[in-house]
Amino acid sequence: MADPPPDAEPDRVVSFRVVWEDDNNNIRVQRGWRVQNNNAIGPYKGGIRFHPSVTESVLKFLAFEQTFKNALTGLPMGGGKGGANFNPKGKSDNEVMRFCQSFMTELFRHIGADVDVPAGDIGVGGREIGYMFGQYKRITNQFTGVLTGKGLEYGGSLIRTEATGYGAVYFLENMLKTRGQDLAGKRALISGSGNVATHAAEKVTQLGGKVLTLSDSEGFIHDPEGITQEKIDWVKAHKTKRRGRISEYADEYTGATYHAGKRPWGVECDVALPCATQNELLGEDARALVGNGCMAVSEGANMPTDLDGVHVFKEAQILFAPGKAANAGGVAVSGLEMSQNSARMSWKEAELQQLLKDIMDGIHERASAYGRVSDSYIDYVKGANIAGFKKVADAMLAYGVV
Ligand code: NDP
Ligand code: 2IT
Repeated sequence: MADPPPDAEPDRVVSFRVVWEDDNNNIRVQRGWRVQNNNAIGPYKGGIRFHPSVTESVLKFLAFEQTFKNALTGLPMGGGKGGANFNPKGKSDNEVMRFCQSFMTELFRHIGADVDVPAGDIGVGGREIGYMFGQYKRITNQFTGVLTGKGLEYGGSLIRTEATGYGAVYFLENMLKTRGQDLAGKRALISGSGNVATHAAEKVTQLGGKVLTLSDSEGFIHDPEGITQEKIDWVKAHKTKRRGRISEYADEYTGATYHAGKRPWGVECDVALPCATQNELLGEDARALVGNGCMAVSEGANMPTDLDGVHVFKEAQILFAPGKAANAGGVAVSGLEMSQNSARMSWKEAELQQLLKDIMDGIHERASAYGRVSDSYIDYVKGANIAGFKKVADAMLAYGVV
């Protein structure tokens, strides 16, 4: 049998045992991984995911995608991804802290500010980054920019929390502009209710759009009156402070309905932003969206649309932004956090807001340059893949056989 294509293989996969003690004094064991996919253009860079569905295979696809996403940002970052099959749901703060500390006790020897710089992803937010950074600092006695998404008090960057969701909406705006449109008055479907979804909702609302849905792994809420900033703030607090479920939104706001076990894609809309997880928008969902007149889809999540769905969007020639282009704002501001840490400085919010916008414009330009099919259609999937790949491939060729 022929060898597999050599460059689809990650540089390195580290797999380790994570042992921790729960509040009932049971000894628990999880598996942790870090996939270091490619460091041709910079240190490995990418998030850490804590979710029971995490496997080595999932992290390999995420690290592969991350490599080309990071190249697209124009910043010097390689690609990686890590995580564990740990379920933070229902765990106490102390349990999460003990797990994070144990995870870092294994991971610390494989990462470093110039080696590999993890960040958050599903199930890993400010709380988890704090516990992991604290443990890294304790073990190594070094205060370096080894993680991004840190708290503002200890080397974090303004705008990092908002960057992924905001960036996905900036990309959506750029796509709409190619058809002489903007977000004003547009009805938006958003899935998820975590970091990416709530900040995407916030930016859509700020730009005059009306967000109709949010979801979690158990169902979605439909609010025909629109999910306003006040309601978004409630969802943020509900998910991060109270660790609640999205179903409770319909108890709080009585104009809204909750649909258990369903995804939002059947609701009539103008634009859609899948912001929860991979494979959450299938062919049949894509057909429903196109059938209802949806004109643009911007992926806040990584690979939320399955291959069948991608084909439906391409055939209909609607505006479709793959995650590696649309959600790159998060890792881009992580790159800016690394720069600030190296310079031991903190940049101002207005400056970072502008940089995020400029970076998203740059990604749109690069993806358009390689993706233009005709005067009226840009294939952003093709464009983003080629633009991201070319930079990494050119760097690898420059190194010779290494
Ligand atoms: P969060 O943990 O903050 O939120 C995840 C959301 O997605 C929750 O609402 C969660 O619901 C839902 N979700 C998770 N797993 C599933 C599932 N199997 N089926 C349905 N819903 C699910 O994560 P983020 O917002 O950070 O991440 C969301 C997506 O965005 C992921 O694909 C991530 O890789 C991607 N991304 C994140 C970036 C970041 O900066 N955070 C950057 C770029 C991409 P529940 O509460 O029920 O689990
Ligand atoms: O998928 C992603 O781009 C992220 N989870 C963010 C990675 C990062 O290093 O900020």
